[in-house]
Order: sequence, then C-alpha cells, then structure tokens
Amino acid sequence: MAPSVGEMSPAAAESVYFNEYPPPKALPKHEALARAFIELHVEANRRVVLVTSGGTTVPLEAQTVRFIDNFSAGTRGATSAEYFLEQGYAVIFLHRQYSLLPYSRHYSHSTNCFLDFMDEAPPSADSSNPGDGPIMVRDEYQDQMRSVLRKYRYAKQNNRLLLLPFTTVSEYMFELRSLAKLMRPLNENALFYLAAAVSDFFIPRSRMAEHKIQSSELPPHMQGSAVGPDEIYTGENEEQPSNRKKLVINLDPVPKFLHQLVDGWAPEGSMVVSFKLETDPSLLVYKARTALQRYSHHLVIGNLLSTRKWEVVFITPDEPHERWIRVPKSRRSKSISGVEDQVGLAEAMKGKHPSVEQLE
Ligand code: 9Z3
Repeated sequence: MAPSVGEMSPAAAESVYFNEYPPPKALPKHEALARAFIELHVEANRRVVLVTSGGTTVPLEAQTVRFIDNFSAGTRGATSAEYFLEQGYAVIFLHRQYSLLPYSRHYSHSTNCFLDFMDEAPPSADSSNPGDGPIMVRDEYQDQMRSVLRKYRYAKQNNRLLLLPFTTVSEYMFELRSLAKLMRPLNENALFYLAAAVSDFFIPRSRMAEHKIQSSELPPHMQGSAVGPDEIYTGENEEQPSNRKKLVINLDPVPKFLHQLVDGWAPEGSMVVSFKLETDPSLLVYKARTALQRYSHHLVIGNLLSTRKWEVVFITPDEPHERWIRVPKSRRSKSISGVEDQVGLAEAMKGKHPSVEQLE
C-alpha cells in the first residue's frame, strides 16, 4: 500500500500534498498584493511579521456543505498584530475569513457589538431635518474609540497592514508557503508568528466526495460521486432501520510543514514563533518542547484552551528554557460585556507591567 503523506519524507510529502490540491483561486491576487507590500517594506528596511490567525477547516466534500473546524476566534492573532504594529512592524495578517481582525475586533464581536457604543444625539433646533439627530459614539467610549481609530487609520494610510483571508487547511498551507518564499528578500527582518489553529487531520483530495454526502440510500441510477472511492460512510443505523446510514470519516494526518518553513521556505535569518495548544495541563510543556526541537523554531508559546487568555508558557532553546507569563486577576481587562480579553496578556508579554507574575 502506498504510504500516506503523514508517513513520507518531508520533501516527498510536500510535493504530494501540493500536487494533490488546486491552489486557492485567490492565491495569485494575494501573491501580487504581498509582493508589493514586501517590496515597500524592504525598501524602508522595516521589519515584517506574518501573523497567522483563526482556525482552518477540513472540508468533507469538494463542493463543501460540511466541514470540520478548528477552535479559534482569532483574538490572539488580531491582538498580537496590533502590538506588532505599535512596535513598528508591518503586518501580513493571514487569517480565517470572518474571524477577528486587528482594531475592528474591539467592536465586531457579538458580545462587543459596535451598536452598543453608539447613540443618537438629540436633534438641533436649526437642523433641516429636526426629527433626526446625528449618530454619535457614546461619551464614555469616546477616548477608547478615538485611540483605536487613530491607530487603525495610521496602519491603513501608511500601508502597514495587509489582510489576507483563508478558509480551508489546504488554502492555509498554500498561502503560508507562498508568503514565506515571498518574504525571502527581508532576510532577518522577517518574523513568523503562527497563532492560527491548524487542523491536524484531513481527507486527502483523492478520497473526498465531490458532492454533498447523502444520509440516505439513493436509487442506483442516481448514485454518482456522493462518496469518495474509499466509501467514507458505512453501516446501517441500528436505531433507525430505515435507509439512513452512519457517517464514518477516515482522516489522514496533515503533513507537518513547520520544518520546511524553517528549512526551505522562509528567509535565512528569520525568526519563527509558533503556538502550541493543549487541553491537558500535564502535556503542555512536553508537547511544546517537542515542537521546539522537532521544527527548530526559535520560540514555542504553549497555552491551554481554558487559561489561554491570561497564562502562557514560553519554551526557548536557550536559558531559561521554560518561562511562564501570567496576568494577575486584577489586570485581566474586560470587554464591554464583562468577558475577559487578552489585552492584559499582550501588555504583560511586552514586560510593561512589573506586577505580572513571572515564574522562571
Ligand atoms: C494557539 O495556540 C492560539 O493561541 C489559540 C488562540 C488558537 C489558542 P483565540 O484565537 O485562540 O485567541 O481564540 N494557536 C496554535 C494552535 C495550533 O494549531 N498549533 C499547532 C499545534 O498545536 C502548531 S502550529 O500542533
């Protein structure tokens, strides 16, 4: 039996993986935008960071109705991008379509709806339309919104932020590879900050159903390519002895291209920071350390799903190897809805707040 891409050498897996999928339709346009953006910042000798953000999807059908998603709202990526911009970086923000974006994230979340920040001002007496007053930002939000608006405008007007969306894991891989290669002229001015939650398992194109997977038997003359060659659903549903079927999905491991990023795609001298997400606290440091060694990244930031907004662990090749950064309860900032967000953590990472507990 032919080896799956997960079992091949990295170079073989790369060529099989990228030959199997058509490149995303938007790739040529994204490459043209990125090339111009990078040229501009190479000329200015400015640092450029590629921030990846949001979860990738794994489609179950080529004409996709159903897909498996990876958890991520995009908060980490969007927040970090703002801090990189503040530090003078130009940011390529490779993000899951419709996930949170730098600056607009303050007002776009469903619990942070921009409408909650607005009010209708009373109509002025000499108004030509006395019934309708202008829409205003509420007094208590003026300062915060002005500050976000100024930073947003600055990034836009000075061409510091390039937004590039992806949806599926294969789109993400194509985009990451192209962008890393385009970033070569930046040399040591290139930074990779991989906060996207990338799928570990996928259905290879050769086994993927073309059309929507049917949950009930079709008459023989209507059976087309609703299931892939490997039959991804089998078995009768015992509770419903009708013609309905169980869906059994057979997923392959996504090839780990994190090594090629360092060894093949990215510019020499660039820095690679990746995130490791776990739910079991006893695995986090071990898995982050293994990732650091396996992929030769410069820094792996470990976080647990339940505590990710106020606690991370930095795993580095050099001393101290393991460094916890925690935002004390009193400094965990709250959004308008009272939900804690992670501005506090980003501030803490910059070492601005001496009150942050750092366990070394
Ligand atoms: C992360 O661990 C991010 O910090 C989160 C951020 C996805 C937890 P939110 O977007 O969450 O703020 O809601 N990202 C990396 C996850 C990941 O897939 N890492 C890969 C792995 O663990 C290595 S690149 O194998």
